[in-house]
Amino acid sequence: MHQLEKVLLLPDTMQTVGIIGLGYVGLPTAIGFHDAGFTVWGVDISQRTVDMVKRGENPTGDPDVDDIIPAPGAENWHITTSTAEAVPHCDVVLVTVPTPVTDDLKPDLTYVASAGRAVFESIPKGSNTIVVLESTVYPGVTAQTWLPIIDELGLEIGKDLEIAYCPERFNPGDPAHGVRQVARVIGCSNQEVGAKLVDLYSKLTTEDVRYVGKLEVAEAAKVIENVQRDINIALVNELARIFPALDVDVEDVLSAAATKWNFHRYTPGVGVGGHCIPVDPYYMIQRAADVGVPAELITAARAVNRSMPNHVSGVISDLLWKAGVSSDDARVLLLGWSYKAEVGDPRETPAEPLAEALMEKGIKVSAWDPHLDGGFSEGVEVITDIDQASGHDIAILVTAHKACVDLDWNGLCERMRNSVIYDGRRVLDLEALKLQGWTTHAVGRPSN
Ligand code: SAJ
Repeated sequence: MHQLEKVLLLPDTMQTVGIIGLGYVGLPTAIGFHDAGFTVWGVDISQRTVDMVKRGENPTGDPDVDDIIPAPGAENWHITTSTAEAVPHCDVVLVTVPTPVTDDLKPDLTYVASAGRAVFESIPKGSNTIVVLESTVYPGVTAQTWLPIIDELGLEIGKDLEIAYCPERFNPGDPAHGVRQVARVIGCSNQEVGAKLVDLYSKLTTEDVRYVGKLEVAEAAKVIENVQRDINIALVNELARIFPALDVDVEDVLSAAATKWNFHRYTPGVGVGGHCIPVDPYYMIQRAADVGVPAELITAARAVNRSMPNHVSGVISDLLWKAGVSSDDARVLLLGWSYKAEVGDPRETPAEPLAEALMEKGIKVSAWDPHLDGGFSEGVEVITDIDQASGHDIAILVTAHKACVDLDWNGLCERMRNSVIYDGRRVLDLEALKLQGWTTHAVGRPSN
């Protein structure tokens, strides 16, 4: 690791930070730098987002930024839809735009390219503005995507601008791992610029900030952090399919294995959602394919995790058959729809393929998620008040929201047509539910 003997102090002029993209990463980052005493220019293409932030309202749906958006008219806090207006004021510009995957699971870098172009077109000649990409990409993307645009615009690295990469490590819905509490790594071909950025980010987060060398090192670190997580989750999901066939509960096995000092425990579930874990591995797969090296394990792990909703749908069909309920008469209640507990975000949620697999069998699907007021699949009956839910045959815990785990199980049991519960996240006290009259099942648990 590159330990820098001296960290160059930011010259006084390095006091204005631009943030392009005010989403779940950009907005907390903008607020964090503003709180740290910087002048901040926040840019978003959405007029709705800009208007809400200007009013001090939180457009991201993440409760952790609710109470700390600077009030309207706050000093050194400028919010606009215009990159051209913001960039000339900035010493450093951070690009925090989405990097989704396309329908055929290829990395979609259009936002990185368009945001970069808008920034480069607005940089004053000779200003040596530092432009940092934070979005999750695969090794080589920052240079591959941005350098051709920089060349096309006739800009000169080291004179008009510098480019760097500092991956965001923001954990939605987890105040213990916000932008102020996570370690950061910085990749840049210019070590002196790397040092300046170490000093800059050290004013944002209380955790370790270090220069790790060239761009590609920092790009790769971020991707493999999430690839490793996807593979670990895939392992327990595969075990959750094996052990019930051996009449063994996978959670008993994982609890036993977790007594070993270096066993890292993960939890099997109905699937892996979100904008990070199910997405980032495709970046690594693509990059490996670009250089002709197979990414067999990464690809296999994605296949296992993507198969879980269909696997659970098959188990549910069997349980309905055992309960004597025909698919075309069955009604299933999904408890939770969001991809993750305590977060209102349906992106890549396994609830979607699960609901669609059940509906393909003719099963009627209802869903209740107190953190979401939209984003449900077509054809799903959205329940807004769980106390009104009645007549269902099976309830499936899809998202371990506290509101789902702590709901009135007695009341729901009485209103069910068949009181069967399937714990898709292994967080319920199934013995207690059994005493209340529920027939209990769970992912990774023998169904007899
Ligand atoms: N999941 C499992 N089993 C597990 C852990 C997660 O099935 O043992 C599922 C979740 O239900 C969810 C999906 O995987 O559907 C992703 O869950 P996550 O806890 O990884 O949450 P994310 O997607 O918000 O991941 C973020 C990532 N943060 C960044 O990319 C900056 C990830 O790197 C973090 O490790 C993760 O938060 C975290 O630690 O919570």
